[in-house]
Amino acid sequence: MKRWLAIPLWQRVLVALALGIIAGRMWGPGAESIKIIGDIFVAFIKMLVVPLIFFSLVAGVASIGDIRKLGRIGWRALLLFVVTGQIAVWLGLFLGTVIAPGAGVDTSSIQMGAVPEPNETTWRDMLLGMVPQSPVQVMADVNVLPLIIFSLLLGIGILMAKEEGEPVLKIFDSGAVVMQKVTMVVMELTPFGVFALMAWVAGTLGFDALAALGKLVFLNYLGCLLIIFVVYAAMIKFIARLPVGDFFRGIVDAIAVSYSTASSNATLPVTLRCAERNLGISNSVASFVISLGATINMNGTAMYLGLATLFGAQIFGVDLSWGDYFLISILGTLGAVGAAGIPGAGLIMMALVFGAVGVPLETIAFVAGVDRIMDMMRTTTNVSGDAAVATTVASLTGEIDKAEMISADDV
Ligand code: DAS
Repeated sequence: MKRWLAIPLWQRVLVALALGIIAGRMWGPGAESIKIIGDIFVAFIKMLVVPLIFFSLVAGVASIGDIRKLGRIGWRALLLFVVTGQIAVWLGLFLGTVIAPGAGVDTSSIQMGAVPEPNETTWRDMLLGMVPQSPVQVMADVNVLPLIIFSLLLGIGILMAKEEGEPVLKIFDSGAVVMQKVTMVVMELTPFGVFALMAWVAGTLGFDALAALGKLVFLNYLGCLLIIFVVYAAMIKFIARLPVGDFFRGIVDAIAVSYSTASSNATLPVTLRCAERNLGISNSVASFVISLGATINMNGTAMYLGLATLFGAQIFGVDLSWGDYFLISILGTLGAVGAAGIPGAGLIMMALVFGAVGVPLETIAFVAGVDRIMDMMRTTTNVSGDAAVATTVASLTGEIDKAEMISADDV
């Protein structure tokens, strides 16, 4: 057992993925019988949604430390977070529409659970529904949108309470750490869930389904690489007006750690060190923007939520209107805000977006088998984005030592 746990999780997941596909192809439709293992894994994933968002978001906002920071540095960072998040989610929707990775898959054999009814509520109801009138009810209903709003307000309240808010902040800080440990325990189930779910997909849905998953993984990587080497590179070149090559050289350690851990939080110390040591960013900008970014700026995840929602709609034949696309763009961005910087956060947030546009939650079980491979690239995109926004804000506010950055060659 110790030797099994000593193997990095992502390698255990890849082995489970390969064995699951082989077992499914050999077993055939009978592989449906072990799907329950995967469903239990997905149920544990869904269990994490509320506590993770609540503790991570409140602690992330409250960790800003001084509400005045939301001024000079904050508004620039938040504006860049929102703009890059929207570009990311619409890129995911574009790729999912043009390539249609889920088209042509026969899912008639899937035992459907309760297919969430598409959101028929009026815009008025929708706006009113965003207000967390009963925070406890919002948590009980896993209503993530008002939960995010309540969490953000609570974090700001702790900030404004200053010393009197300290005891509450300590609860949320430790709560966020505890929830990340709980998530790490749940993530140890990933290889078993992946094996069962891939066997089910390969055995009952055949090569069409595997090919569709392959296209989804490809588009996930394509979308992330476009965000990193087009969006972030343009931000560094035209807004920060700094050498793009030196920027990427300066964050190469953070890229390596984020890809292997699939966790923005785990990479945070490395990202901060790269920002200050290699890019010459001041401690105040680096610590504020990158810490907040690790919590709420997840462009790889936002892109993926747009892409995966279309994937689910395509495999289950759900027609989406332009209004649904707009809703996905809002919820995909908010889902990325609510997602914690831990492995599997994007998989967890899919439930938020699917429910709003009537995409069956069975899609989560369908893609869970390959999520870790995609998560590694999403996290790399998230972390690179935090560093790119910190560099740009530092450059715009004169909080960067450009000489230090250009000497990144000695990284
Ligand atoms: N693993 C998440 C992160 O740490 C990203 C995701 O799951 O999409 O950024």
